Amino acid sequence: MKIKRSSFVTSAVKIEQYPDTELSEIAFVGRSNVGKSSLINMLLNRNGLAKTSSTPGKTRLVNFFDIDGKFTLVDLPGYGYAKVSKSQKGEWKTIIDTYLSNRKNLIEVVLLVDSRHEPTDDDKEMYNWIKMYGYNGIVIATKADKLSKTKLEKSVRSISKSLGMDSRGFIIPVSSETRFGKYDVWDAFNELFKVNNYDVYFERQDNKNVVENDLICNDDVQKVEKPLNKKNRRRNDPEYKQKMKLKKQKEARKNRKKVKK
Ligand SMILES: Nc1nc2c(ncn2[C@@H]2O[C@H](COP(=O)(O)OP(=O)(O)OP(=O)(O)O)[C@@H](O)[C@H]2O)c(=O)[nH]1
Ligand SMILES: [Mg+2]
Repeated sequence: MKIKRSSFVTSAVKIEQYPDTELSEIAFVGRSNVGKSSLINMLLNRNGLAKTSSTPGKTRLVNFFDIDGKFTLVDLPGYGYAKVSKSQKGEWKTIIDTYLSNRKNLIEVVLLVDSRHEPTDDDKEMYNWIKMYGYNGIVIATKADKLSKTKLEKSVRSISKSLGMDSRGFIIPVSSETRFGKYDVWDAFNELFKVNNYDVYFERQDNKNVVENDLICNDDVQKVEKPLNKKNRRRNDPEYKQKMKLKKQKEARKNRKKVKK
């Protein structure tokens, strides 16, 4: 399957706000700022489909993304963000817990941990919860671009040990910046679809479309939207356009005056 369309469905807090669908869901959980929303965008080759921010706490609701009407990716709020009030923390925890423990469509939970750090107590608690509820759990180590290959391997081993993963468990290192690990995540999803007798398969693009050791992919799934550079951003800004128009008019007036003289 080549993904032709991925789209935002809805944001929800309460059960009755979840989309009324039979489609299977894969949910992304992890600490605030670990890179959940960025990973969803990277997997779908979409910039800005899931909102991201360098400030922790960007995703505050349960966000549903439809993939070609075949399955759904779910972006959850992050946990463990120290700088929010106790009541806010409780609220987010309730939102996450409510989704995870009630959603029948949920077929797998993807736990994201930062490749540079040891898992926090919250991460460990979440991993245990995933296992307790009978999911295998797909563990992903994010921001792999921030570590050298050797450090990354060492860190991944250490994270696996801290989480108490068994010999069958493995961690997928990824980088949403370089797109490293993208196909490994899709491979894990393909396996999941197979196990669940789900008639979906994400095709790996052939090698001629894959540049730099699989790090950057130029597949024809969806064109990567290039972020606008400063010049183009300004060109698209109506306020800036108006300012430039006024500037040009002023210059033209000046030139006319000069000619008259
Ligand atoms: N270098 C690097 N930065 C990343 C990567 N993934 C995410 N980031 C950055 O980390 C910050 C947080 O990313 P988000 O995707 O918004 O994180 P989140 O887990 O969705 O955060 P919440 O919505 O607060 O739970 C942003 O500034 C991203 O640009 C990555 O692979 N490499
Ligand atoms: Mg987010």
